[in-house]
Amino acid sequence: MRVSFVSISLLAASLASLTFADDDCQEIVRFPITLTWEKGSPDGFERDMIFMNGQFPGPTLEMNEGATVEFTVINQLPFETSVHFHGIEQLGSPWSDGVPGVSQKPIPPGGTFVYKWKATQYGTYWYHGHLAGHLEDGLFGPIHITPADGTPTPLNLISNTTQDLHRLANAAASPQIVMLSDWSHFTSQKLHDISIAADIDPLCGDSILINGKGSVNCPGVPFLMSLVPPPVLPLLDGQNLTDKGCLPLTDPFAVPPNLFSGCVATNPGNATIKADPHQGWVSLNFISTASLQEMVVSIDDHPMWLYAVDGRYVVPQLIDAMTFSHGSRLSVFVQLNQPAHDYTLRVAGSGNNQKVYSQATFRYTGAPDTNIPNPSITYDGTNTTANVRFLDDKTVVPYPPVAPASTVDQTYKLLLNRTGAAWQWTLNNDTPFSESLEDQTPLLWDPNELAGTSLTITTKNNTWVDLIFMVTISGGGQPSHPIHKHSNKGHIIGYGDGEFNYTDVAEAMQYIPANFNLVNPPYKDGYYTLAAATSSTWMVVRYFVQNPGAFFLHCHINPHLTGGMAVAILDGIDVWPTVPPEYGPGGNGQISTC
Ligand SMILES: *[C@@H]1O[C@H](CO)[C@@H](O)[C@H](O)[C@H]1NC(C)=O
Ligand SMILES: *[C@@H]1O[C@H](CO)[C@@H](O)[C@H](O)[C@H]1NC(C)=O
Ligand SMILES: *[C@@H]1O[C@H](CO)[C@@H](O)[C@H](O)[C@H]1NC(C)=O
Ligand SMILES: *[C@@H]1O[C@H](CO)[C@@H](O)[C@H](O)[C@H]1NC(C)=O
Ligand SMILES: *[C@@H]1O[C@H](CO)[C@@H](O)[C@H](O)[C@H]1NC(C)=O
Ligand SMILES: *[C@@H]1O[C@H](CO)[C@@H](O)[C@H](O)[C@H]1NC(C)=O
Ligand SMILES: *[C@@H]1O[C@H](CO)[C@@H](O)[C@H](O)[C@H]1NC(C)=O
Ligand SMILES: [Cu+2]
Repeated sequence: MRVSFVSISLLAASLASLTFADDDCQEIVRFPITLTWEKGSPDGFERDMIFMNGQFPGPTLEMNEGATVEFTVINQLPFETSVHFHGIEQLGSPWSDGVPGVSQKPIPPGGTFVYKWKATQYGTYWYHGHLAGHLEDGLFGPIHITPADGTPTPLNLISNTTQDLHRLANAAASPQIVMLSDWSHFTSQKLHDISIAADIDPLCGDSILINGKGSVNCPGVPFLMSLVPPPVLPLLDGQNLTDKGCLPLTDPFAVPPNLFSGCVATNPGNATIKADPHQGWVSLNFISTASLQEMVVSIDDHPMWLYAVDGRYVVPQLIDAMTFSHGSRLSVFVQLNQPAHDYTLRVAGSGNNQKVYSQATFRYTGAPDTNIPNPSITYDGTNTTANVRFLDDKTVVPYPPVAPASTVDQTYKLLLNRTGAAWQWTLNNDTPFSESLEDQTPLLWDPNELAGTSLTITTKNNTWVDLIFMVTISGGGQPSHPIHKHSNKGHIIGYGDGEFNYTDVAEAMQYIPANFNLVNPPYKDGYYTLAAATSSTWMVVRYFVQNPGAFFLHCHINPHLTGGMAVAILDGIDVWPTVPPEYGPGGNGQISTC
């Protein structure tokens, strides 16, 4: 396969979206998307999955900062659904955030829904299904928002030559989007049913897809076992990893034999990412749509200048490999200064739950397609030499600087725990946000719907809030959780091991100031907790309440989300928005007449 999937999807996107502008209306981007349930085989194995306008992944939604988007979902699926715009802050449009039971009613089969929002920020985002596990069934696609003229960029921290500055700006203006996904041969519904029936956390997939393509790799149990570091071996209790690279189940009762093992290799053709060496540089804007795997990415012989995280510019860092969590976006510049031929772009699942790997071809166009492998990372994402520079995402500094307030108006402590059932999780004490709540009256319509439970937290507009995530080990060990906050970004101001046994951050800073950064901490919409392996851990996110509405806060490991790991934030309860009639009961949005 020599066809670049990215260029196909960009082409289809320009066909799918229509831009209108006239004297009376602002720029409006209309993006109709028809969802269908069909057979597909992205990794060579056929299953039922979701297509968007007949494509998978969905077409790229492209617009300029400041544009208004009308994203119309035409639901031809045999079940209800909804679509969320990941990282889009939905300033003044909380009814378009796409979470059933929080901001809208589910879109019924045969129904349509018009999401309408303004692109108030530039950068790389994505849209995805937000009902049950529809993300795992393929409902996702990229969003790219071109910055307004005059937006300050960090390009001159990479190079000051006129030629490089010109080329970097061009590369950033027409990026190659690279979507990294994990993929299962089971539908999300089937996985959810099995996890409840067998009481397991079903964290075993079949492949990793790069721009929707990949292969099932079965490198054999001895090879997979050679990747297990000696300190981890005792955890296996004398057993081997399965042939899918997964942790073996202790009690496989009620689990289909091909869920955790039964690897059958495929090789249907990998993705090709093309770069024109005459352009000098290319921007690769990575999006992790993963629902199970933490991933490590690197490109043979090509260091990467990280320059944007979760859509927004950062002070550039030169790295060889980067680990990133579910839902994040990392944009990098790659200089095309190597001999012109093919190189390997490697993506390794690096969580403890599974060894799974994928690769794509990074191609210098117009050059011979020879490829001399020279990996920086192995099959499980560890370094091949001592010189490999890994991104430490705690050191990412926003550009231009944006700092949190030094004090807050309110502190919420959230206890992340298990309930005792392996498939069930909580984000605040002992109550899971049950999937059945997707059918309740949306909290945006009635913010008292869950009053008296631990499933909502309430803030006042124009205040600063600390969310202290306390990952307890008391209910058993926990992996890192990629917590995603809907609406605006937050500052990750602190981390630590052990119990957070302080009243608030101000008190903690008297005892352990080195655990906090209030000067230039990462500013993101995703927050990756530390794993609780040998002790509890904690993390603090500080954010400013500026957009009244009901917004979800949840783990982006999809089985954890459907297992209940969520709360709803009722931001700005003192100035609660009036829902326009077209987004209230019986409404499904409305296309503006322009
Ligand atoms: C480019 O020039 C600016 C301003 O003098 C300086 O701050 C920056 O470090 C320079 N960049 C590089 C890559 O040398
Ligand atoms: C683990 O795999 C090795 C090599 O394939 C095999 O010899 C050994 O018997 C396996 N151990 C168990 C407990 O299955
Ligand atoms: C595709 O990538 C896999 C690794 O994920 C590799 O084993 C396979 O050979 C590649 N296929 C082709 C056709 O290059
Ligand atoms: C990987 O990096 C670590 C830390 O720098 C180093 O100790 C280790 O030797 C490296 N691994 C290899 C295979 O070089
Ligand atoms: C966490 O949940 C477990 C039940 O799985 C319970 O025993 C434990 O007390 C809980 N931890 C805390 C700190 O509440
Ligand atoms: C607070 O937690 C830390 C780390 O877990 C522990 O060392 C310390 O003794 C605790 N302090 C109190 C007052 O419990
Ligand atoms: C909420 O606060 C933000 C930030 O101060 C402000 O811009 C916005 O107008 C406020 N919203 C309402 C409805 O008062
Ligand atoms: Cu989780």
